[in-house]
Amino acid sequence: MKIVDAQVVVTSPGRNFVTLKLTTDDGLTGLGDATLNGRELAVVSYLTDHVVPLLTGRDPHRIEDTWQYLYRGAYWRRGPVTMAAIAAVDVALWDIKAKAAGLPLYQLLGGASRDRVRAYGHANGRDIPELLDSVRARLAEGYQAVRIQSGIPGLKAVYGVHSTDDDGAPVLHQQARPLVEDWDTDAYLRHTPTVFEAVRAEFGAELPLLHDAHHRLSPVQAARLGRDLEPYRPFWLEDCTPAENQEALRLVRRNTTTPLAVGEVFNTVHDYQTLISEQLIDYVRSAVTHFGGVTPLRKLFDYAAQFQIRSAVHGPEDISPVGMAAALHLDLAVHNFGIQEYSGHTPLTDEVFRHAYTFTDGHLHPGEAPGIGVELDLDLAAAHPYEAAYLPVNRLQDGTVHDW
Ligand code: EZ4
Ligand code: CO
Repeated sequence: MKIVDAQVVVTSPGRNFVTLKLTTDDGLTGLGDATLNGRELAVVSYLTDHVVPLLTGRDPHRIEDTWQYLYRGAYWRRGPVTMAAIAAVDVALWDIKAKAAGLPLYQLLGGASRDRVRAYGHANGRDIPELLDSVRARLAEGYQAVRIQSGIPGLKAVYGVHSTDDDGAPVLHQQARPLVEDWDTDAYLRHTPTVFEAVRAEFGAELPLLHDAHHRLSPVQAARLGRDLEPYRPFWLEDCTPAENQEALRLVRRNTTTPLAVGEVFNTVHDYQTLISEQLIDYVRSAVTHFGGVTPLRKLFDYAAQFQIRSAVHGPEDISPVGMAAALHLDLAVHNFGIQEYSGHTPLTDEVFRHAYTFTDGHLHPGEAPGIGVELDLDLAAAHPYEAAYLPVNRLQDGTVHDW
């Protein structure tokens, strides 16, 4: 078998997605997600200008060799743009291989280790009453685990919370200039334990509650928050510090038993070396889409398993249904699965990317379609072209740019 065509598709059915579609001389097709939120066109160029010309004529069955060829062959290793591009190729090749075998991808990864994949959803509110309503809405949708994010008294726009402008109109996170959020770490550290207290009081001790600090804390601040949340038994505290300084997590770990989740901005196993070998974290959060694909993410999970660290693949709206499907096949297959983030997509997105995976009673399943189980409607994709959009930036109250 040979790859005869490679197409890069950019579409915006509500938000931007970048998809690679490979076609073989046998008429098989494979899809891979290459969406890098806010920097989409850099990956489009990397693929179109530098990767697509290398793919035609290659044997699609040689996944490991193609991965090494693109990773080592480029000389310039790692980085989100490179690894998103390689991820798209890797997933498209796994899609083709599984279709050629007539099997859903999870069967090629060792088969199902569980019946279904537990997901967590997002609840957020500008204040605690609004957050409690949001948790109620997620529970009504079937979720059995919820991430809780709340606005902070005195701050206008905070991570994970839909903000409003001065006239009260909602401010969307996707716009042509970055939205500016504001931040005060002391106010956040005072407020967040009261948020957990209120949610526990309303929903009881058993509901798994997650929280994302979005890289905003210093190690000692993170340790303080971890300790203050301990009475409420959080499922995890996510991205407490900017963890590219892996050593920072030693101080956090020494000072709290709150479980720690890290890694949605990481793109290779090397970013995790200290965190995993010293058992400084409990969950690895990389997405198939940003980590170079199924091939290296499987290796990361197997490495993490030796240290009782579990998977928790990143799954916000900006991971396309293609990236989500690939994650679900891994989630079903690996032994050390932890939890899967799942926000769902707009109905239009689900039409552009028709998928076999399902969400029932708070759990996902990749389905039994051969391959990863996603079909791309090229005409509908073309009807919704790229729109410039940025993620927000974050400023302290004196105007200093802070981590987002
Ligand atoms: O900010 O997906 O855990 N989820 C997150 C996400 C990320 C966005 C970045 O593109 O932190 O909301
Ligand atoms: Co996060």
